[in-house]
Amino acid sequence: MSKQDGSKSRLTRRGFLKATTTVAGASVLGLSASTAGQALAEGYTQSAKTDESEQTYSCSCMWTCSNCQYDVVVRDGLIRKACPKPDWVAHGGSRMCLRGMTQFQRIYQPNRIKYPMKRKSWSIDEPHPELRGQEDWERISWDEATTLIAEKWKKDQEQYGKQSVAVHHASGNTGLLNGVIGGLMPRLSNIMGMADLDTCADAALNHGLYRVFGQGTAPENEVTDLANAKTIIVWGANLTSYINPWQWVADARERGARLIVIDPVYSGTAAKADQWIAPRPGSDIVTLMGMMNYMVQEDLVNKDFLLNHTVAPVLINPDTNEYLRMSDLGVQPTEGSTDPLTGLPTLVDPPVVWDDSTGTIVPLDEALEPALSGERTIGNKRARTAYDYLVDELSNYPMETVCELTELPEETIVDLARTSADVPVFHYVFFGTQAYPNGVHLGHAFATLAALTGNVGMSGASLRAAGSYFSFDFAQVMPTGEMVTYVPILEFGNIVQSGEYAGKPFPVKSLYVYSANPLGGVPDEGKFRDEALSGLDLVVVAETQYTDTAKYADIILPAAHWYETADVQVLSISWPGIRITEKAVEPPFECKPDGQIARLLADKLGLGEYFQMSDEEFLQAAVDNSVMAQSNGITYERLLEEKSVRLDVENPMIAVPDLKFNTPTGRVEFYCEHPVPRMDYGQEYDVDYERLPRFFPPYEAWPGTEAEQKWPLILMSERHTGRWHTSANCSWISELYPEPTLRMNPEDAKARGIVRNDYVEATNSRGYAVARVVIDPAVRPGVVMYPKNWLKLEHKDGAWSEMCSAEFDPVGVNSNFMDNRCEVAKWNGGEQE
Ligand SMILES: Nc1nc2c(c(=O)[nH]1)N[C@H]1C(S)=C(S)[C@@H](COP(=O)(O)OP(=O)(O)OC[C@H]3O[C@@H](n4cnc5c(=O)[nH]c(N)nc54)[C@H](O)[C@@H]3O)O[C@H]1N2
Ligand SMILES: Nc1nc2c(c(=O)[nH]1)N[C@H]1C(S)=C(S)[C@@H](COP(=O)(O)OP(=O)(O)OC[C@H]3O[C@@H](n4cnc5c(=O)[nH]c(N)nc54)[C@H](O)[C@@H]3O)O[C@H]1N2
Ligand code: SF4
Ligand SMILES: [Mo]
Repeated sequence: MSKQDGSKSRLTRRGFLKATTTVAGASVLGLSASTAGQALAEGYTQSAKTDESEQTYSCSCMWTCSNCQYDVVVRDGLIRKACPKPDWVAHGGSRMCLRGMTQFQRIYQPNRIKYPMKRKSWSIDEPHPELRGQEDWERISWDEATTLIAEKWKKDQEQYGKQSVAVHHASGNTGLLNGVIGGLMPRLSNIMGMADLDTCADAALNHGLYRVFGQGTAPENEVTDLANAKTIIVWGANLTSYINPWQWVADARERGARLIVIDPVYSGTAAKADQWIAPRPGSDIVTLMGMMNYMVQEDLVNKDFLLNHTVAPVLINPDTNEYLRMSDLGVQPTEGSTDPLTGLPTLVDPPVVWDDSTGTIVPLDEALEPALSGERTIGNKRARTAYDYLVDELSNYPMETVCELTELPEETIVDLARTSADVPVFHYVFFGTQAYPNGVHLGHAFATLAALTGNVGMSGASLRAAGSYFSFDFAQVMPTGEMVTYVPILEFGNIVQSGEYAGKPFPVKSLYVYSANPLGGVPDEGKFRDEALSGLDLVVVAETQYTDTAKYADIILPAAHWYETADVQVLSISWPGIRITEKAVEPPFECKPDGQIARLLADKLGLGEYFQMSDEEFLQAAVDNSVMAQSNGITYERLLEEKSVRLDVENPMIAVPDLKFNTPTGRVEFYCEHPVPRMDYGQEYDVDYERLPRFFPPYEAWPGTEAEQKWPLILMSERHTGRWHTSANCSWISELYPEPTLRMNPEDAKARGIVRNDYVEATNSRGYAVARVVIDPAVRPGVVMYPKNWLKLEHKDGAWSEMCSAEFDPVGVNSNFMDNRCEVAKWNGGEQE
């Protein structure tokens, strides 16, 4: 519901909120919020004074962070503190941050979900989705909850097909047993063939990199390799908000490395840099294209690398714009090795190049002196090299245009080009840069920069830092061979409303959400609620805390926190390896680990046969049967003993050291032969446009857009140091950072009569949010910036996720969290104007 929907509905909602926020906690607890919260708090303080023996457990943060492994200390059955393991440097666990140290308070907070709950007005036959959100909860038993869910799911799948039950999970828990990657819930959703909602976050950059380097691969070194860089260029990443990688940046700087930060806003990282470069938001591709154009002009490119490891010399068929191949010259393809997927022999039809040594056209890998550039006549065709096509495209970015679009001076672009050509360079590219519609092309441009400079396969040369290293045995989560069907969350409203996906019937009736709070994180949350959720008969949310999404559920299941169950952690942006997290305390009240919930549901669904193994057996199989574990001498038993095992203890992991890329040619394919959308559901896109990196402006955050005329300020988000998405609300952190804030440049504040500490209201056509203003010259004029980490229930009114645009590029199918506009005014306390 947005402000523009009319003041009547807005007033109603405001009154409703006032009436319900206090009730909410009470319902969740099954008793008064203050009583239970107080009891927990008192128990906590009293026993903190005793000095009985303590037990220490090795635990990890299970969200998508650095996955520090640290000590959690328990006394009298309650966690008292979490602290770094001083001797754990090699495992990346000797540093932890405030969020890790205070995490255990999330176990004891008043909005902890404690019992299974059902919306009173919901029943299988009369679901009344229009009454969702009214918080008329009743406590039910686990047996009742799982029976109702299973009954509804069975009915849906029989009547409408497997996809009619959808599942959504995001970043809450990445554990191998209870998390979203390899756990028992993914096992259940695979067995059932559910529709799985792809989060559509952080995905455009990856897609742009993968289409050049090969699916799932990017030249990312281990984060500790930052320390070996000569130059570190940080693009759109605020390393100081997640802290852990900073230690290696600091090490590199001590050794004399230069740190350049490219960010429209003077971030915490920019404040520590040797140089801060402040481009216009959404213009990083132009910077990159300008740098590359300059490199070509000034002959700064690495020709050896281009010729030997990229498709630069490949001739392009002018009729198809695909690679010219031997079959185009009348040479029939030959049979290659057997394709493991089809069992059939592959066809070998190599792309061709011009060989200067013989003056003939030969298969790509057979040329002695492949030509980088030049037009050749082949039969009746005139063909040019992929490199020439790139150079042509780059020539659309002359210095003058680049400076105008990026608002950067010429010497900055020249310096960036010269610095980037002087490899190795660690480009720490993260997600702020790509949260615009042109994000795929940004990834593509970074990949092309690596190709032009040969900044790949060596220490100190990287495009961001690797995020995940360990591959477990995937058969564990796909015991029937069945798999979920992925659908983009950004399309979910359309799917639910139309009952179709990819041009085929696709009715969806139920949604199971775990480890995610989509109503606090998807863009245009109102659209998601009103189009997607409202069309569903059953929404189940498994949660540790009462979230924006839990409020809109029909059934809530109380999940155990990470510290309340043993698990294995495989994901990490800190170091390549695998570690355990121990169970420190029992789940309180009726909370259960997600894996246990999956087992209960499976029993009721008649799928219990797939869940006979114990948790230990499941983990053991996932680890021991992993090819990667076997080749690194890792066993589950060893892991339990050592708690944490690195893949390569001696040296930082370097990506693609052999320069063999995971593409059909085995080379860096900066000219894409078959560019495809990240998720293909039959949407239209221009294939030829996608072959090379190109700039197109953001939909809103750019001069001259329609949105600019009405909404003068660009609205962008950042991560809050003290919080993790919407899930870090604990009392110590809340003392430091009590409420949502909005950062604004002094000029913009002055023009609107806004002064320090005012509450302000940001508004756009989709929604509004109220926050405390922080007047801050670090923020670029014309931009306002909010930490995206608050629950809607914590705002005085509105929420940031309401204001975010859900428009997206059909190739990237990614959320554009930075591409928004708004106007900001002093908040009038919610009174009617
Ligand atoms: N404390 C904390 N840390 C987190 C998280 C959290 O919730 N809390 N979440 C984690 C997750 S899941 C993710 S995906 C990562 C995201 O990590 P980051 O991408 O580093 O996160 P942001 O804080 O959003 O930083 C984005 C930066 O991009 C800048 N930016 C915006 N537009 C542009 C642009 O056009 N060009 C350039 N060069 N910069 C731009 C912004 O000003 C901002 O400083 O953070 C992880 N770390
Ligand atoms: N405006 C804006 N929105 C954004 C972004 C942005 O930059 N700007 N960034 C996006 C990005 S990159 C990301 S990754 C997403 C993150 O979006 P989400 O992953 O949805 O993040 P959270 O809001 O923290 O929701 C995770 C929920 O999981 C719950 N949880 C934690 N552990 C467990 C567990 O063991 N079991 C269960 N069942 N639940 C658990 C937590 O209590 C929390 O409520 O947000 C996206 N949204
Ligand atoms: S840096 Fe990340 S993983 Fe480490 S303690 Fe902080 S939140 Fe946890
Ligand atoms: Mo993310």
